[in-house]
Amino acid sequence: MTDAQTAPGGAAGAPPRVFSGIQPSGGLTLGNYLGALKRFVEMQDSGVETLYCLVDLHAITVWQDPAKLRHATRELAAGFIAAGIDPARSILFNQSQVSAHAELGWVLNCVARMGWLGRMTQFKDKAGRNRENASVGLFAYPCLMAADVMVYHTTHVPVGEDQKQHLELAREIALKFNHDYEVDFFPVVEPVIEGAATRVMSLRDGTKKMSKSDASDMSRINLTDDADTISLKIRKARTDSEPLPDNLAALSERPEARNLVNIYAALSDQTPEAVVAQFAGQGFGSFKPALAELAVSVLAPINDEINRLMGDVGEIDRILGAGAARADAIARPILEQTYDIVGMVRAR
Ligand code: AQP
Repeated sequence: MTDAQTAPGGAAGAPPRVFSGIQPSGGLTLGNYLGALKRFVEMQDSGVETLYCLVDLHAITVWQDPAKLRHATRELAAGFIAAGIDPARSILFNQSQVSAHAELGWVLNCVARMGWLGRMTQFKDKAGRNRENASVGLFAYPCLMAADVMVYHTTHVPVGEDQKQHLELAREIALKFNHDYEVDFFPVVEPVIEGAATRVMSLRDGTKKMSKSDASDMSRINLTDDADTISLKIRKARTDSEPLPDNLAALSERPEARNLVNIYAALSDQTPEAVVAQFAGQGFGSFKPALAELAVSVLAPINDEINRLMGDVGEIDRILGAGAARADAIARPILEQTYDIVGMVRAR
């Protein structure tokens, strides 16, 4: 078939629908919170239908201890709710309970091209030098991610900067499907990458993304960290000895300083420009305590609520089950139409 780039656009006039997910591959970090979760809550309040998914099938693309995965999935659900996701207003569920994701993922494996997946930088980073030993799932991950989005005819996906390339691929896959089957069926999704903290960096290395799976716990702030741990990690965060300048351009060669300014801005709902204007001329001896105080004031109530919710995992499982049933009711008919378009015989 011909190249996806030349295909016509996706389903016209699809009503707006928001979908996004986070992997239960560890505890939530400040990066996940500022780059994704905080914005999920804002979108929930925008009046558009919102679906939020704990993408457990993605998590197993690298080895996960089963007991830890189960715990992390429940704790992630608690984190979503504690941060403000209301399971009555948003559809909150874990991916493996809605089998339409994996089923559409298979169809899309057959639409995407090896060359497209081979260009994904996240695969190259995660597989490292030993690519032959990476799981097939890690390679095919972007097709499952495209399915996550497409199986709801999603129009908007709030994500951090690191997911931009995967969403561009999801757009290509939707276009190629529509083109190959001569339909206008899948909408071409819009990534929503906004805010002061679309890429929160490691506290130990300002050129590296803050990540759940970084070997160093000091590189990240976890949503389950207590106030003392948050303050300690900010105090020990790598910085330089210069005071903060009065403009952002002067931070271009100071990634660690820029990162802390961005974090302060995102936590306080200000622009980074406003933060440098406020702290101009001050050193990290005064900026770090101010940042620690702000971070604790935002994160401590979330931490307390996660702990409270984790006291009743039966209730968390019930919420996820109810969310999965609502998600399935949207996804199943779209999957059935997909099977029909592709030419599968279905019971009537
Ligand atoms: N450092 C970050 N800054 C801003 N946004 C971030 N996100 C992740 N890290 C940052 C956003 O969080 C959402 C969920 O990400 P994910 O858990 O599905 O996978 P990830 O991007 O690979 O996150 P991690 O923390 O780095 O997980 P591991 O270590 O397991 O790979 C996405 O919207 C992402 O952009």
